[in-house]
Amino acid sequence: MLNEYDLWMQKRKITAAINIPEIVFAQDGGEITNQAVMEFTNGIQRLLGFSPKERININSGQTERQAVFLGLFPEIKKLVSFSCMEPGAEGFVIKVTETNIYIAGHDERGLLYGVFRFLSLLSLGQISYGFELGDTPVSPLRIINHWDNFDGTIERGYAGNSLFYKDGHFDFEIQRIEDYARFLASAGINRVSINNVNVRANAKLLITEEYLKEATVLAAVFRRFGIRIFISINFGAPYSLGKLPSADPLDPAVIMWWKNRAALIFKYIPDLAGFLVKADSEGEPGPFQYNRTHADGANMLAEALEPFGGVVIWRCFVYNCQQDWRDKNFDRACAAYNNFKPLDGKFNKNVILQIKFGPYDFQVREPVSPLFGALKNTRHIMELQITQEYTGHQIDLCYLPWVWEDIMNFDVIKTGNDEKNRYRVRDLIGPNKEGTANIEGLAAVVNVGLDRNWTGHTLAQANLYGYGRLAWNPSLTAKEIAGEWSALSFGASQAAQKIEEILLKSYPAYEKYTSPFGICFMVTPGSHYGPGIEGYEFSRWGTYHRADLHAIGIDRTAKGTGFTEQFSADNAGIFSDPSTCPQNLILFFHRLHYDFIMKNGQTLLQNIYDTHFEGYDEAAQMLELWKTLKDSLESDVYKSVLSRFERQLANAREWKDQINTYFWRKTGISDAKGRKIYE
Ligand code: GCV
Repeated sequence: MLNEYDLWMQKRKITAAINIPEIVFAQDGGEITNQAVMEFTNGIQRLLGFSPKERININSGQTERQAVFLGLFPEIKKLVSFSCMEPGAEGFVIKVTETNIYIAGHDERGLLYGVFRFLSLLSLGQISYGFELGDTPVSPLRIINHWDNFDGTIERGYAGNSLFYKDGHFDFEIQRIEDYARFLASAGINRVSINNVNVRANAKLLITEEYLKEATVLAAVFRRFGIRIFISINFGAPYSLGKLPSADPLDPAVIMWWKNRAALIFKYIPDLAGFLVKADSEGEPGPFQYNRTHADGANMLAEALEPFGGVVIWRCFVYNCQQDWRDKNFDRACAAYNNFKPLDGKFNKNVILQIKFGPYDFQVREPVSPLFGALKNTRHIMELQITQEYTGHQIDLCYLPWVWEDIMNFDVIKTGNDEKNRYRVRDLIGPNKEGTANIEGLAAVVNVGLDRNWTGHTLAQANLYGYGRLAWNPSLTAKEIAGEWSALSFGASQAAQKIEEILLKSYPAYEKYTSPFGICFMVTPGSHYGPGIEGYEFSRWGTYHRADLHAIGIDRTAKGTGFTEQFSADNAGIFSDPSTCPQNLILFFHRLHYDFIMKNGQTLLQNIYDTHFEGYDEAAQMLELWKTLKDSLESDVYKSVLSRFERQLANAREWKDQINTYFWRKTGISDAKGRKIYE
């Protein structure tokens, strides 16, 4: 039975296909190694009900007949030969013989990940005699971003209050943080930013001694699990905290202020990964205030962190949020590229740009930002959102690896049809290589809070797990991850198979009953849950669809706002032509008449009606499928998820009816299939 708190690391008696030796020999190492050894023995206890005895000093174990050997690759390879490749940074190899189990890390983190993977595979029934596996993470940076505020709230959080803060201060249960760190590490995460990128109120004090002392406790727990922390800072700190007259990045007093501040911070957290910065964005201060560039701003901070080995992660979510809806020349989708492409090559070596996956803001369907592929001389990573801001608030089920798989397969650079000249996002993810468009990793805004099941909707746990797995290996499919997660959480059972099926239905259903064909921003303003079809039409945020009685969408081709021209030439060609543009993005790129004929031979309008009826029906099917699990699941879990599916269906109904009515009223054209559309 499922204990929701334990996520994908359930306590469940399994029948292993191998004997697990009772003795563990572990190489002497640091605290991550010690943690790895403890995780191994606790994990065996969790799955098999006994705890192997641990003995240090790996060499004396060579004569031992049956034993587990945990250590670093150079040491373990003296004991046994591996046929798989030597692991790279943070990677591992696992080998199971008739008598022994060997887990060898490239480094201490690699060993920890190897232990966690061994335990997952054991739980999934995939370990047998002769088993051998080598695996190295594809992305060096696998980051979780928290948007937690010091008052305990979480911006865009849907699973209770912050794990870290309350009433303006750090306030955490240490056991819960340890469990959280374990879950993250078991999914392969190696960095966590601990506070909201909107650094307001007491969060500004995080870089003062009083707060840093408490942050060390948090950092110490994460450290044991191989996770380094980032701090989000406010660019205006020199004046808001330091009482200087400005925060101008070229002002010597400001430069000195940050250098001193960095020294103080690293005194408390010597392995701090660095700063995360949202500047000149949605009201946050930044270098534009002083007519400086974002390179000036980021490099100034980077110089302060450089002596301590820290990096600056600088977000590219910079756009004008004071737009005039009357002005049709200004297109928010162009902003990140326009702001950052001209600065390519101007950032210091320890600056990494963090770019939202799409040009807008975590919408249900967006193209991949054209900055990917365009930046060749600046380190950068991709930002995703696990928390379901625009995807149903963890009330609606929306299994995000479904769309992340599409993002990973997006052709960033494509020249002709030759495979060799094709670079998808996943082909570009990897260690930084100067002069290439490599993406050094992923960051994602997390979906957890103090709710006992961590994520509010129990099935939203799959999104957290899925992110970690995908960050480790961006070539994994949504289906593979769903299968793995369901079986780890619910055991190898028919229930797990049905849950996998439900997960895989959820994203297409959500996409269909919400905004159609990549149109974006038809959500309720502010909350971003439920329909608000014209909620953003006349606002300052720059996200308009401009539907009238004839047509909908924005022409983003060279004849329109020119956004398509930011892509590589082949992509620009494909997106510019409605006959080659992917259908699910056609309204992101084009303004189309309602009678435009889509690939399936139906008009755009009929496709809008059809997808909304279908999406609603699919939400209803998910609810029915869930009901068939009543007797297979713990009653609490069954009921809490059931109530969310019921709320989801009500939401889907609102979306379907409001969207269909809206377009019926605009056009006066009825549904060809004669279904009920309210007037
Ligand atoms: C943290 C969107 C969200 C904001 C968020 C912002 C960002 O606009 O609605 O809540 O602020 O993105 O990514 O900085």
